[in-house]
Amino acid sequence: MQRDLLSCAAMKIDAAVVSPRARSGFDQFQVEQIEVRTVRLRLNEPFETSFGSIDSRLIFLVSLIGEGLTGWGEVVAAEEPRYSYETVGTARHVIRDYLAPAMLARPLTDLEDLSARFALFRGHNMAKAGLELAYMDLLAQSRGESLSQLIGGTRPAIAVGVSLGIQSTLEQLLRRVDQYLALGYQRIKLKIKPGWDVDVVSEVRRRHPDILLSVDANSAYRLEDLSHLQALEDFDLLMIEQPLDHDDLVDHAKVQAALRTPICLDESITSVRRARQALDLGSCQIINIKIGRVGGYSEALAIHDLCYGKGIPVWCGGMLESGIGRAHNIALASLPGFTLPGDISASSRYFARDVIVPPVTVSANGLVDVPQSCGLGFAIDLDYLSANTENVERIKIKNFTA
Ligand code: OSB
Ligand code: MG
Repeated sequence: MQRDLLSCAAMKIDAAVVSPRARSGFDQFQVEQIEVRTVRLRLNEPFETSFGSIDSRLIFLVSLIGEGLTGWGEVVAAEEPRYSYETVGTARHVIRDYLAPAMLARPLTDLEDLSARFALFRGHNMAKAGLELAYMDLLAQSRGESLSQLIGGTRPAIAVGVSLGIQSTLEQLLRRVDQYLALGYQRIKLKIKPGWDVDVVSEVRRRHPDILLSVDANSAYRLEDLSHLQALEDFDLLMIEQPLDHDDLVDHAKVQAALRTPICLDESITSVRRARQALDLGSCQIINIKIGRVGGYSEALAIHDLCYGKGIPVWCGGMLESGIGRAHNIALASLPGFTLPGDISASSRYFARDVIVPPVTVSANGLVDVPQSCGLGFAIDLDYLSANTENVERIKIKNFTA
C-alpha cells in the first residue's frame, strides 16, 4: 500500500467556522506534474446498452503532483464515441495539448480558477472533469478534509442502486435482478431498447411488485415512439431515463407532457445551463448528475444547487468507473439534494479487483459509507495499477511557460 491515508497534511481548518464552499481564494496550489495513465480492467461480465456491449474497460486515470501531495481523478470517456463524442484518445489529446498546460501555467487559487481556465476550451467535459477530480483530491488532502467535507456533503452513507445491462435472455435478467436485490441494492435500473423493453419490464415488475424500478434507454427511441413509451406507464416506474436523442430537450418536453412517469435526463444535461433549460421546458422531472458528463465538480455542484433549490430530485450516475471515479461519485452523492439511489455499485459488481484499497462495498441494506478520512478516503493500489497499465505519460511544469 503506497499511500498512507493518515499522512495527508497541513492546514486543518475548523469546518464549523468556515463553511466548505465559502472558502474560495484561500489556497494557492502549484501543480508540478500531471500523469495520465490508461489501465485495462476486465469486466466480470459484458455490459450491454442500447449502443453496444463491452467486456473490458480502458480506465483513464489522471494524477496531479504538487507540494508533496498526489491527487487522483478519472476521465470516464469510453474507447468509442457512443455514449458521448469523447473518447480516451480525444481526452488524452485535449489534456496533453490544452488542459494540462493551462493547469500548470501558474498556481491555482481555487476550483473556480481551474474551471475558468478550462472554460476557454469548448466541450471535452470528461477530459476537464478528470483533472478537476484530481485537483479536488489534492485540495481535500491539503486541508486535511474528506472530499465529502470539502464540497459540503451531509450524508454519512449513500443509498445505491444497480444498473443491469441488456441480457441474452429474460431468464438471465431475472436471475440478475434477484441476485442484486439479495445483495441489498435499493433500486434496479434496466437498460432498455426497442425489442427489450415492455415485456421485460412487465415481467420484472410482476415478480417484484414493490421494488424501486427504473429504465434507461440511452437515446434508443424517437418522438414517434411515444405510444410505445406510454406502454411503460403501467409498471409504476421511478423514471424513464434518456429515451430520446443525446442532445435533445425539446422533444423530451413533449414526451414528458404526455407521461405520468417522470423522465430523467442523463446525456442531455451537459451543464447547469442545460439543466436550467430542461427544467424550464419541462423536459424532465429528475436529473442524473455525472461529474464527467458535466465537466467536473464546479458544474456538478451548480446543477445540484439549482435542483435542490427547486425541489428537483437528483441522483449520481455511473460510467463503469474504477474505484477512483467511484470514490468521487460517493463524495458527490453525499450532498443533501441526492435523494434517489445512485448508480454506484460495489467494486465487485464490475471488477474482480479494483485499483483502490479497500474496494467499495455495499451493505446488506443498500448503503455505501462515505469515507471520512482525508482526500479520496481510499488508498491507490499502485502495484496493481502498474501491472495493468497500457500507457503512461508525464507532463511537467518545466515543459511550459505561462
Ligand atoms: O447511461 O447511465 C448510463 C454505463 C456507461 C455509460 C452510460 C451509462 C452507464 C450505466 C452504468 O448505466 C452505471 C454504472 O456505472 O454502474
Ligand atoms: Mg443513463
